[in-house]
Amino acid sequence: MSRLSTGLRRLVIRGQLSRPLALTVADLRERWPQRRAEVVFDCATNGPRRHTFEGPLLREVIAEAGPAFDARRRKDRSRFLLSVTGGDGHHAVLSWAELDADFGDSPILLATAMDGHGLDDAGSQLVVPSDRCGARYISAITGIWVGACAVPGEAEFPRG
Ligand SMILES: Nc1nc2c(c(=O)[nH]1)N[C@H]1C(S)=C(S)[C@@H](COP(=O)(O)O)O[C@H]1N2
Ligand SMILES: [Mo]
Repeated sequence: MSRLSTGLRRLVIRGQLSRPLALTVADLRERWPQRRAEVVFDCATNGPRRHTFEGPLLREVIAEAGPAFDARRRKDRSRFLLSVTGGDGHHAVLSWAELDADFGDSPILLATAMDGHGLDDAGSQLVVPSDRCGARYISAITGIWVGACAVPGEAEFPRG
């Protein structure tokens, strides 16, 4: 088995950023302070799930990638979105304001361990403690896109 298939897989952070990043789970563990979250979420098909996660705050990791907003201006930050994709193509969006301490201040994590086991081989998992349902607990993350959404206008949604 190739060593690249275990532990060295990188999640790529790209988009409107000054410093795009490619990070292994070990990088996420070594380069940022680790938080802990005990969570319960509901799965539409499997019912309630309970897990303990550890990992850095998503906002601290993204901040290092240098989002292309004026960090001093709240209105500029509030334009930004993140799209998080798992290895199977499942993806979901977050708004920057959910994570931002001046707005939702949600302690969303990029998990490096679940229930005491490292996610080095599986890949990082998104942890959204305030979500009642599990759909955004995206596992085996391969990529995060960060950027501002164009204002939907006449060009995108012409009047019928
Ligand atoms: N990559 C990926 N992550 C995913 C999903 C998925 O289909 N693909 N399903 C989500 C849903 S709907 C739920 S409920 C949880 C299930 O988490 P569990 O495996 O701990 O039960 O994973 C979430 N993360
Ligand atoms: Mo689910």
